[in-house]
Amino acid sequence: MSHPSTPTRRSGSRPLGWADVTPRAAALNRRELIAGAAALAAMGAAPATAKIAAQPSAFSTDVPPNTFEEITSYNNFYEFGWDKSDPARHAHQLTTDPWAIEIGGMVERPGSYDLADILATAPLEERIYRFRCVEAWSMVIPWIGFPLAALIERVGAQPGAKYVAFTTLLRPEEMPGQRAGGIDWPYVEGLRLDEAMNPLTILASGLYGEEMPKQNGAPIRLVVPWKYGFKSIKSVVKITLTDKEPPTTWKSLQPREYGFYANVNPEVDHPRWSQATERKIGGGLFAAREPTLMFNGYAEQVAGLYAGMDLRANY
Ligand SMILES: Nc1nc2c(c(=O)[nH]1)N[C@H]1C(S)=C(S)[C@@H](COP(=O)(O)O)O[C@H]1N2
Ligand SMILES: [Mo]
Repeated sequence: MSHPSTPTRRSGSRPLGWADVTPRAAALNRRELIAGAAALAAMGAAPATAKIAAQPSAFSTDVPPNTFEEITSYNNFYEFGWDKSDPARHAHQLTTDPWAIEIGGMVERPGSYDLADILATAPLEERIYRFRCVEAWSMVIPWIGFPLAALIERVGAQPGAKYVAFTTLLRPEEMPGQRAGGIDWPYVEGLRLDEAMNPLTILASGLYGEEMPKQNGAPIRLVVPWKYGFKSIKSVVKITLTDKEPPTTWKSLQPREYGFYANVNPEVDHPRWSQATERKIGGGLFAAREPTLMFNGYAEQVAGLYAGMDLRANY
């Protein structure tokens, strides 16, 4: 179980937290974090918040996580620009408190749910997940979050509901990328209801034991670790249950290149590049590419969701 590509559930072993798997990296990250917080405070930004209490999880990988610096400086969040460094430079403009999620469509208890209320009773866990972008780079990220299933159970899915649609905040005053063209804002995503209810699917409110950095999708974002990163929609303000497949941003932009499912699959190439291998962020200039794993290493938990489906046609 020590090969770096060995995924997820270590059956029989105790749940892991990031401090267990990477004590030295943890100490370094902590120092960087404090330095970063001091720098932000000097700039007049909000001070760092208290540690979040979260349980470790048996779903965590034992692959050491990327550093806090890597996870928060190399981002895709087009609401703040197209360059990987844009989100870290611009996302501080976003106001994330107060925050509510409007939950509606085919649910028993629709309404505007205050995020603070949701988090007060949410079963928060640390989930150290592999993360694979469709652009063929990857990281390992120690998220703090709770199963999306817990929220869906709280609002109650109506019997005919088959899909869950998600919408990101639309606020061009604070999101410079939304003042530019290219994408039909707001960013939208979707899952089949059974994918949404899978225990691996989480809503994340933090990482490395701290509140979610804004460039990573504060204050609340989806994380679906067996799918390409673009499914993991950030800064969610709306969740809608429906009986029809909802439109999704990348499929609408480029339907031949990006499908609704977007399951990580080393055997189905992107029309413009191979998906067989990936570049691990932080590996250095000369590191060998690593093989990409079916369902990003989570096949044991999710392959059953797609039994009998043609994964080439349903990309
Ligand atoms: N609203 C929104 N969500 C988004 C994106 C985005 O541009 N806007 N980018 C996606 C893509 S392509 C990736 S790879 C991940 C990146 O998440 P990270 O920056 O936390 O690593 O966020 C996804 N969620
Ligand atoms: Mo991505």
